[in-house]
Amino acid sequence: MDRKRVFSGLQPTGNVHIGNYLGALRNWVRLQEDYDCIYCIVDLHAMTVDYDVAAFAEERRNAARVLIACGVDPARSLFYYQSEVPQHTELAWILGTMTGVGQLSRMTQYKDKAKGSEARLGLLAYPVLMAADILLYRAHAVPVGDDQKQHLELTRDLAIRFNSRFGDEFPVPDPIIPEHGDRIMSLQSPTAKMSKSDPDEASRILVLDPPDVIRSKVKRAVTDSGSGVRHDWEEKPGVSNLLEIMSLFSGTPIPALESEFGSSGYGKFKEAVAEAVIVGLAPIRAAYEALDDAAVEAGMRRHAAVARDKAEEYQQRVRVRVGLAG
Ligand code: ATP
Ligand code: LTN
Repeated sequence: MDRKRVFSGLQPTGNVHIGNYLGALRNWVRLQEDYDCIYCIVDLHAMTVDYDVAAFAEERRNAARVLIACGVDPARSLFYYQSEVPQHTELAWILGTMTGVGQLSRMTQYKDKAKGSEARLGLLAYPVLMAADILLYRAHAVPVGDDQKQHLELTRDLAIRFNSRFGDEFPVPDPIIPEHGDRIMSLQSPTAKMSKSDPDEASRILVLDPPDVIRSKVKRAVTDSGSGVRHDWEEKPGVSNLLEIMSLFSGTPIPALESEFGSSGYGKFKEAVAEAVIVGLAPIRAAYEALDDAAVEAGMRRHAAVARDKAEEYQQRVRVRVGLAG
């Protein structure tokens, strides 16, 4: 029987952090066992906010290496740069003709990122390109963190709208969001999500951070008043976030960690959190060091060629549906 298809994407600007890893990438890797997976470095999405041109090419390459080090396996999954498959943008245009500006301007991520600057079309249209990424390959499931739920809703709406207007073409995709780790918070302001674009480096732990950097970031993480190590998002968001992180890396359930560290001070608890993260990330750092940049890039080119062929076949069906073909 044909395996169901999974699609997901990650933006290359900024470095991959443990929120990306725990919220999305761990699922990307696991799903390779049972699904036909297509994973993409979404470089066109990353251009919707100001970026440094000189650093961009390097960041794209680096993101590809980090993802492979995390376990994205090019022997099993298709893995390429979004901009090298132009069918993504063609489908985005077609879907854009069916998308209400009102719906786009209500997206939380748009409202956050457009704040304080002149709103740009690329940022507004960002979720339409994301819908095109997913629908282009007729994906059934999309592993993402909690912050992408709203964009997935739009993708589902667009699939349904297209199917009822032009005939059944797209499966309506389901998000795959982990039960724990779906929303890792900033170490410096634990009521905001850990983010690539936060200017404060101390707010996130990168998957490639060396042990001493991890120790220092965890040590400086904001904790809460009082001293007990308790999982309570209302009263103790900082400590709760550290408990989640430690539990996800060590595999020890949160209640067991609460009993172990409940009455010890924050200092001892934080040392243990840092060690769990260091141990959990060590294999990724080792795998990253062992990768050959030129070989990774050659693989990305080969996979983009395969993806273009596949995408073209699917996209031709859309052209026929909407009246753009003979
Ligand atoms: P930014 O915050 O600057 O928009 P980002 O950190 O969200 O960037 P993306 O490349 O857009 O980075 O996200 C890649 C994946 O990581 C997405 O599936 C997203 O939902 C997930 N993700 C991002 N931040 C977190 C987080 N703090 N906790 C859990 N998952 C997250
Ligand atoms: N918007 C996503 C990145 C993204 C994506 C996708 C995720 C672009 N296209 C398709 C899943 C499927 C984000 O993480 N900020």
